[in-house]
Amino acid sequence: MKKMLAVLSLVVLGVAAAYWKTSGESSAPRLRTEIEQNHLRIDVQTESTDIQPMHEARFAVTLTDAAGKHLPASEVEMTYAMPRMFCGQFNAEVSQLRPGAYLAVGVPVMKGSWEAKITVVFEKKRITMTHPFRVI
Ligand SMILES: [Cu+2]
Repeated sequence: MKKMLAVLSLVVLGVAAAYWKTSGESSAPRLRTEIEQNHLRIDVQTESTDIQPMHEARFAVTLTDAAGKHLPASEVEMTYAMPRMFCGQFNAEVSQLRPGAYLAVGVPVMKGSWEAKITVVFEKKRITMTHPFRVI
């Protein structure tokens, strides 16, 4: 009987954990992440709320000064991965639309929570930031 109760409570705990996990994932991450460092503002924006596995996910990366003037970086890179998973780290294709405005395109392989890591080299300084996004 004791053993049965122990098994039952494990099952209840398991269901509760699964429920907690899915409800946590249902809160969508913000579409925009902004940081400011050394007078440089980096703004990363997910371009769609409907990113699907094996489809292109597009991100706008904008570099400006405090007044909103575009600033060109000597390098912009983006990698993306799923935190706490082992499905790999991927490189996004980054192209410059005009100085200070970049488009990063990746193809996430799975549904779930992802994290993009953006690296910008500006005035010989390397700045790194993360930007969460979700694949549905
Ligand atoms: Cu994964």
